[in-house]
Amino acid sequence: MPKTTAYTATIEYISILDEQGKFDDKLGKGLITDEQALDLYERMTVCRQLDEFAFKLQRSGRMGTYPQNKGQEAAAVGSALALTPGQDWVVPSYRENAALFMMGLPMHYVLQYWMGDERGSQVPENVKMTPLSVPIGTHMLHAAGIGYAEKIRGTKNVVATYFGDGATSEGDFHEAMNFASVLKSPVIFINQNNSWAISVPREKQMASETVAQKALAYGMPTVRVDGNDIFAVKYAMDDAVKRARAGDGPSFIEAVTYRLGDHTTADDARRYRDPQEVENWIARDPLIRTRKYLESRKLWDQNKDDTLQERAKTIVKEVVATAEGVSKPEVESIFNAMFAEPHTELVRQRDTMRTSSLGKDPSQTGLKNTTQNV
Ligand SMILES: Cc1ncc(C[n+]2csc(CCOP(=O)(O)OP(=O)(O)O)c2C)c(N)n1
Ligand SMILES: [Mg+2]
Repeated sequence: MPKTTAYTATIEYISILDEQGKFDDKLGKGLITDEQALDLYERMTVCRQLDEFAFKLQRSGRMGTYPQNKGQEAAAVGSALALTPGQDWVVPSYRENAALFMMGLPMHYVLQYWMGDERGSQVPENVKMTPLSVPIGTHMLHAAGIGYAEKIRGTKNVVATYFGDGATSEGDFHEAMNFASVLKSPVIFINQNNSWAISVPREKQMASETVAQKALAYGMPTVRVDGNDIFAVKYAMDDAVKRARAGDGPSFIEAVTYRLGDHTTADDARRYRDPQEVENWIARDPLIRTRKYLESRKLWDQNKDDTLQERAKTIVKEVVATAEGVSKPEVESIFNAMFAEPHTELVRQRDTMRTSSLGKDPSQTGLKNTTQNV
């Protein structure tokens, strides 16, 4: 028997508003209205300001740690624009704040979370979102499950989950991809490929040329897009959302982008990144690109931009004041989030504020001799 081809595949790359500001009329027509483009630009600008403020809050001891989203805002807003707030789900990581705000999360929740206040994770009932997920790659499983639940319930609601390039090297990622495709769960897997997992460059942790091709192994429609192009991201999202709502299962989008800041405030990226690489990506900043697009359509000018920058600062100052102004939580609240009904041991810990996990009497103070402890 001659050899035959068992499988072939190609992966499309989508770019609509390119780095030089050239717009593909054919692909881009009707994708994002002028009004929406203005709104997205404003949202990206406010999020950029939030990043700047959060950085200063951390440096002045008012926040634990913070991962700046700087440079990746287009992937967030371009994708969220294709979703319906209050109906569709978002299962996030931590570098898509702008998408969360579009889905209805009050901005101060994100600051509260990074200030170490668990109430930042208690997403309001009307916002269909799981809390930020810092454990890398664990949350895509939740997305697969939530999507499956929506499918069983017979809704048309979809789930968008965000994760980095590094997360695709985790086992949970592959389990989520497998189950989502087998169960035809309406999930859109949005990979923000920023080329770095803290100090590990993409080529040191995966041998595949693209992240998008990982979806081929799961029989999932997949595409690579310019993640700094709101139009390209929206194009791919519309396609994926349509498929998911029609009952045709999950899709994968690799949004190629770059984090312009450090990994988090606990990192100094200058120690491992080539400054020229950063310069090259500053030139591809999604805010600059979107602004140039708006200017080319006579929708924007320097005056408007100055006003927006001031407004963004005012908004963020208010958000910071709200986050810092919330009253301290009750100590007992640490026992309230895990179980609907606390079990006996938990009640004992709550009442004594001590643990008996080592078999000690929680009412004991100070050291006792070993015979009394057994
Ligand atoms: C399960 C797990 N392993 C390791 C870490 C430590 N860690 C935090 S962020 C990160 C890199 C993540 O890279 P990527 O998925 O590309 O996301 P990015 O930060 O670039 O947005 C690692 C390894 C973690 N948080 N969780
Ligand atoms: Mg990364």
